[in-house]
Amino acid sequence: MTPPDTAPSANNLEAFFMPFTANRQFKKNPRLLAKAKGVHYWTPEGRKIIDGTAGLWCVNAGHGREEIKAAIARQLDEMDYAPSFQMGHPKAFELAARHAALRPGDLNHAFYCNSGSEAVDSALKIALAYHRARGEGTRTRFVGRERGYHGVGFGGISVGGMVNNRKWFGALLPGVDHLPHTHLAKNAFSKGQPAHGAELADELERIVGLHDASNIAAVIVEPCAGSTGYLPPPKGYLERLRQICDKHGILLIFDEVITGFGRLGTAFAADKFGVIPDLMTVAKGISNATVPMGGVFVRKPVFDGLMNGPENAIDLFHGYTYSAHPLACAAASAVLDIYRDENLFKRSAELSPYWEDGVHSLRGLPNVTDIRNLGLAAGIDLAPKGAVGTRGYEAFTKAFELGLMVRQSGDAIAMSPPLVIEKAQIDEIIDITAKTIKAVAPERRAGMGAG
Ligand code: PXG
Repeated sequence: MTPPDTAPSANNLEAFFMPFTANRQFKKNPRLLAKAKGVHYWTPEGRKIIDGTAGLWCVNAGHGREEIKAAIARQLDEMDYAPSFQMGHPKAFELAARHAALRPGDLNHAFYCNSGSEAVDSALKIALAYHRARGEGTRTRFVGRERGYHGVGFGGISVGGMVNNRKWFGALLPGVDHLPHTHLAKNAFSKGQPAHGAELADELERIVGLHDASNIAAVIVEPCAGSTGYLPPPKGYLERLRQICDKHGILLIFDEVITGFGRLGTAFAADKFGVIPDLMTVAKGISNATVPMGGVFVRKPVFDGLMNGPENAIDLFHGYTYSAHPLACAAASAVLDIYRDENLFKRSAELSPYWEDGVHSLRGLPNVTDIRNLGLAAGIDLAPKGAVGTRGYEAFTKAFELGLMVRQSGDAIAMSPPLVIEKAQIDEIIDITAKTIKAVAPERRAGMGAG
């Protein structure tokens, strides 16, 4: 029998059910990526694309890092796989200790999984189990936030607030309330953290008033909402959430899948804002996206709270076949070396003002209704053109045509370049973004007579 034809040609795209993609539209006019190095991708035809988004906010140290490749290869030679249930391998413990040293406060235990979605579901389960272990098993409710993105597990979409990610999937997890999002018109074109909106955290008091704190397990927010078009937190907002959680014994979970590992110029958003959550979810930059990995970082009292049964009792009935996969651990450890040796978090901080100037220089271009930035990331809102998302999608495809990768969320575009980006490459990103915004300005498509 002859093997099937698997050449990745444009006429053989049918079988792959693509995630978060208009499959039929894509397959008529595919955008394929074949190679990556540094801050660039190349298409199969050899067209060079500058990576304005670090892949999907994940390739923080840039593509094709030889050190990570070597570490993965060495690990593959030594031991391909080892289980983590009731046994372990040294690199998992070593990595957890290194992560603990990197984190603020007493967030010194790490639970590992394979993605941000798994990290979020794990964190929600840890929160429930913790309360139950201390005899507060009535604390089962969660509070998320409108426009939040916490991955695609049932837990994550339940506490998340992206309407399209929720509306198709039935009843979701019961017992979830949502804080209001923090995108206020009066903050338009803020540089860095917006001035207005700290009081939106007080909505948590209203929710506590409705259900009573004795029924609420945890609040989960992204310190900077990413997928929804990048919303940095109003000044004082996260501090207020922390205070209210403390007052009522509610755990605070920061979803740092995007903000973790240098995006804001510090190891974590918790460092940047000086607010320490009880649980922190991470993924993406943890392994520079080379081998899938996620994690939940857990504060000592929460970990200790789960250790109060008999010593021979399993502390948490939760885990994945690939928790602390040796290849992921090897990759994550090599990534930590790069972050340290190249001082990439500091580099991200140092580049942020230049990035801020660059993105805000786009103010005044047609249809630009808001620009937000913090650290090495930004969101740009474009006025809708017909159905929501039409202009955003046009901008995304136009940018790709012009040689730049951006993310689209509705009519917002988001950018988050690798932390190894150079100033001249930031200039290039801004230049192509400006051309893109101008190109998608006409109400009718370019080439149809409207300009
Ligand atoms: N939490 C947050 C804050 C995220 O941003 C996840 C959880 C889920 O991670 P996984 O690894 O399960 O995908 C994410 C993922 C975009 C985009 O376009 C963002 C994500 C994923 C894909 C696209 O902004 N974030």
